[in-house]
Amino acid sequence: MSKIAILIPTYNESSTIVELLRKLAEFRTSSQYEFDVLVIDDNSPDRTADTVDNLSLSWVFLLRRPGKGGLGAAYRAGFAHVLSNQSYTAFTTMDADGSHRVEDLPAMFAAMKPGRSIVLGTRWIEGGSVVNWPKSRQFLSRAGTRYAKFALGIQLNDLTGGFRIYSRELLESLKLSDMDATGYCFQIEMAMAADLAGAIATEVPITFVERINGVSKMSKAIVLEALTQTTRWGVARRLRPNADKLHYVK
Ligand SMILES: Nc1nc2c(ncn2[C@@H]2O[C@H](COP(=O)(O)OP(=O)(O)OP(=O)(O)O)[C@@H](O)[C@H]2O)c(=O)[nH]1
Ligand SMILES: [Mg+2]
Repeated sequence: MSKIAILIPTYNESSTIVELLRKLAEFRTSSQYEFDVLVIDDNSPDRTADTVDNLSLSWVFLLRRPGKGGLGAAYRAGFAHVLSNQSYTAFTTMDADGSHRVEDLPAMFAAMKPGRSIVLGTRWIEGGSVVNWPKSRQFLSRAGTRYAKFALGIQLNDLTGGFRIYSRELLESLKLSDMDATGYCFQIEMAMAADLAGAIATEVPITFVERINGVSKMSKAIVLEALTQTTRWGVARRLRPNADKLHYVK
């Protein structure tokens, strides 16, 4: 039986995760797609993991990690965990804070392709939008994608977004444990690795809603990491395109 695993990393998301799981539960009863959820928690001081545990949902699994290790590390541990279960054929990633809407999942699921493939929930294409984001955050996100597009030569329109679906074939073709990014540039690194692996990429417009509860983990250090890493990858891609492919693709 083929199933989708939805991976949700959390750090202090007690106030947002319950509502997201409620919406997913509702969607689960009406959807033609079968899915489970893996919450990857970095020992959140607000006890997000216990909040999830107490819901006792049979389709929600929990990966408890010892401490805050960054988004990239959390996702890599999550992928290793779900890939070991062969019944999962595709892997969705989404934020816990309500920014990624369950309402956009049907269109994203429908866009999945066989073989090595990636579906990217995209804000910056026709039909996509952002709600309640200050102009400064919109600028940062657009500028980040524009710079990554230029530096890496990848013609996709939302390289920093984290609402995606990866096929099993794609994830199994990548050397996930050799990836470097700790922060949000993990999203850029994964898009680059998918490109190097020759994945079919499909962009689906999404509406991104700024979080109402909880606290953002975005920081200057994370932006700086994204900038320096993207520049480094861009230079490496131009100077040693084959070495780069060998680094990311099995
Ligand atoms: N496990 C884990 N999850 C994290 C870590 N950092 C961020 N997250 C989660 O990653 C998702 C995105 O983080 P946010 O803080 O919403 O960052 P953002 O969406 O870029 O920023 P805002 O738009 O301001 O909310 C959320 O579900 C966070 O809880 C981490 O170090 N470990
Ligand atoms: Mg957020």
